[in-house]
Amino acid sequence: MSRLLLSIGFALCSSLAQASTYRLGGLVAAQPWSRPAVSGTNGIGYLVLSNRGPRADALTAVESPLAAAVEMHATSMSGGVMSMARQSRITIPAGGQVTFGPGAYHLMLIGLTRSLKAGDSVPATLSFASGARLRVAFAVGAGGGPPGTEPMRRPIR
Ligand SMILES: [Cu+2]
Repeated sequence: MSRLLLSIGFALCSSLAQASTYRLGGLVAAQPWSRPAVSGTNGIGYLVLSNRGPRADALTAVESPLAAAVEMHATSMSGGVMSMARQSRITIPAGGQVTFGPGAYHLMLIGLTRSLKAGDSVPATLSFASGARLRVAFAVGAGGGPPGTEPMRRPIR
């Protein structure tokens, strides 16, 4: 019996993992994820951008129908104080990758038009200096990390 419950638990965990990858030419956007947030406040967007092409490219704009605006921010630490600065472009070197994650670069979803809860997804369009436009969806997790990587509740034995 406990074995059956364990396998059910595992199946649920697997189905919750929404580790999506989006590709356009040499550009790859891996595992876009977000956190729950209340309508009218600011949300967050994380992902890993890779450039497998022969030339550097740069993320220059992001838009989402669920936010009044989306800004690219860099987080820095100075004298124990964390601050973030808006970026107008974030370069992704040829053959390189840039991680948008907690404490690093991130996308700020300014003025959410509706609340985000775990299981939702936030569509967005990433625009690059090369002219490439990549459509992605940020999977909203419970808050701690990308959906599917958070500690799962164990089934009762
Ligand atoms: Cu920010």
